[in-house]
This record gives sequence, structure tokens and C-alpha cells, in this order.
Amino acid sequence: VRSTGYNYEKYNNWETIAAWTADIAAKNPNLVSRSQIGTTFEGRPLYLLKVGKSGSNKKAIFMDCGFHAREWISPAFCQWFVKEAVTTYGTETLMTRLLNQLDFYILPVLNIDGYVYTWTNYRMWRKTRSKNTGSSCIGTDPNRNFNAGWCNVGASRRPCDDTYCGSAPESEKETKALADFIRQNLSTIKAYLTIHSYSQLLLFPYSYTYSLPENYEELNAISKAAVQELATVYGTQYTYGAGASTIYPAAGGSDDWAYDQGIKYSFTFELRDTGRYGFALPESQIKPTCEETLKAVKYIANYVLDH
Ligand code: ING
Ligand code: ZN
Repeated sequence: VRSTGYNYEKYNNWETIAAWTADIAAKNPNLVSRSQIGTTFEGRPLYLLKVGKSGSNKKAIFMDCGFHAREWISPAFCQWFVKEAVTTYGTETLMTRLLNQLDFYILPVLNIDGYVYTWTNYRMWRKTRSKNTGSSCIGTDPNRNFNAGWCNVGASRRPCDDTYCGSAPESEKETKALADFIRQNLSTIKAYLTIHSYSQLLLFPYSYTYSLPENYEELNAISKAAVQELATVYGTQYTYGAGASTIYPAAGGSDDWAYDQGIKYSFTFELRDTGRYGFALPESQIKPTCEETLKAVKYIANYVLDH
């Protein structure tokens, strides 16, 4: 099992990440395979990596990164996760167990067009880059575009706003491709993880309502343990809880939608920091952020495996 000469401690542009998806799959055929679940508005391929030892009747965990274009630490974490998987399989006990018994579906960048735009035009772009009929403003907030209390709260119906919910649920090619893939794999996907930044939070449903999910106590206990694990690495403190009360009420999020599809372990991570650098987290923090986040993700995956 090999990694590549890739630089995981820098932010990589889309061209580099796209080449990396092909390379990591080609070099680790026993653990990684690449597929394409759709294309973006501007025509870029939505690559998905399946990471795990082949086996039958495996549960799966879906994790995506790069919903919001400016949250660069998020795609960096998905890349880090896959790197750790292929380099520690067979030597690290927990990772070996996870990959033997689970498949991870990793979507390294969902909002590729937006990500490219943050590299070429405007670092603080958040939304997709799709055209809006009747407006000169561009883009929809992909995390307001899911069919979960769609546009009822904490979202805007104005195309010029950063939290524009879109013309309809799944109006974006990117969110539709993600939702279609999850619907097609609902029998195996037991957990949904979506990686954002910043604020150091571990959130779970619901965000579209103050009502609590049926397994609230369980999700709260998992979150408490996961952030405890995370803190063992560098002492980074995370807050956790249901989205609406912990951060703000917001409808149309992917974690709420996945939960309502029956995926009972559904979480949103908000990675470092708490605002000093915000979205412009320095590259020197990529490694520590990814190392600590990896601990929490592995904890959740192991829990899901046992339940
Ligand atoms: N935060 C998330 C956002 O989309 C969130 C918070 C999570 C909202 C889950 C709704 C559902 O606003 C960031 N930083 O994007
Ligand atoms: Zn975000």
C-alpha cells in the first residue's frame, strides 16, 4: 500500500485534486476505487472514492467535503482521510478494522465550480456557480437546497443572497447527484458525514426544526465521545448538539435530509478555527486539524460498525 508524493499539508486546486483521485485509486486498487456520480453545472466530474477492503454485505459510511467553496480545510480533510486509510491499513488496528468491515464513500469536493471560483476569482465565495433565471446573481447555497423543510427557515429566496435555497429542492446538479447516489444506496449507507468549517462544532439533526430526532440521546452521546476523542490530540474544544439550537435554525441541509431518509447517524462537522482565521485557515493548521478530525470520524465509524 502506497501513498503518493502528494502534498496533503497544502491546499490543492481542483485540477490537482482531480488528478489525485485517479492516482490514489490506481496505486491502491485493493482499497480504493473511483466512480463519477454526475457533473457540475460547469461540467466538471463529480468524483466519488469508495474506500475499503472488498467484502460482502458491508455497511457503508458516506462522507462529503467541499459543499461550501471557501471552506478549504474541508476538501483537505477528505484527502487526508483517504491518505490515512491507504497508509495505515494493515498497521493501525482501528483503521484496519474499519476498512475490513466498512466501505467509506468519500466525495472530496461537492461544489467543484465554487471551489474553482475561490481559487481564480473570489476567495470568499460560498455557493454553487449556476445561473438563476431572472437574476444576474449567481449560485445557490447547496446546504439550503435539500428537501428538508426546504427554505422554511434560515434560508433566503433571493438569488443574490449567500443562503439562497435555489428554485426548488435539488435544483443544483451537484445536490441532485449526491441525493440520487444516497437514495440508490440507502440499504448500505448507515452514516452520513458532511464536513464544513469553521466554528469547531459537531452538529446533528435537526437544523430545520427545534424538534429533536428520535435517537437524540444516542446522537448526543456519540457526539460527546467523538469530540472528547478529538480533543485528546491537541486539546481542541468542540461544542456539539442539534443544529437548530447549537448554531442556528436553517432548513435544506444535507444532514437533516439524510437523516429523514432513514440514515440515523447523520452529522455535520464544522472544523477549525473559531474565527481568528475563519475560512482562511493557514496551511500550517491543515495537519493538526486533519489529525484531530480523523480521530472523531474513526470513533463515529467504529460506533456505527457496532450498532
Ligand atoms: N455551516 C452550516 C451552514 O450550512 C448548518 C451549518 C449545518 C446548517 C447543517 C444547516 C444544516 O450554514 C457552515 N459553516 O456552512
Ligand atoms: Zn459550510
